[in-house]
Amino acid sequence: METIRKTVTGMTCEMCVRHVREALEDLDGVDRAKIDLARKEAVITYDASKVGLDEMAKAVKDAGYEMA
Ligand SMILES: [Cu+2]
Repeated sequence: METIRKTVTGMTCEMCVRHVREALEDLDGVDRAKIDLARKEAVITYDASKVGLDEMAKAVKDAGYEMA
């Protein structure tokens, strides 16, 4: 497992936090996504052999947010 810290923009409330967390955790290979609204940050624990950054960024984008 690896852990990365990424900036997520577009979140304004706890519902946004939930949407982003679920979008990430629904991906095969993502073990856990901790989202911090105030810091606009996602801390993601994942299996790099199963899922990549591009896929995670796309999932967040599809949910309506941006992960840089
Ligand atoms: Cu919201």
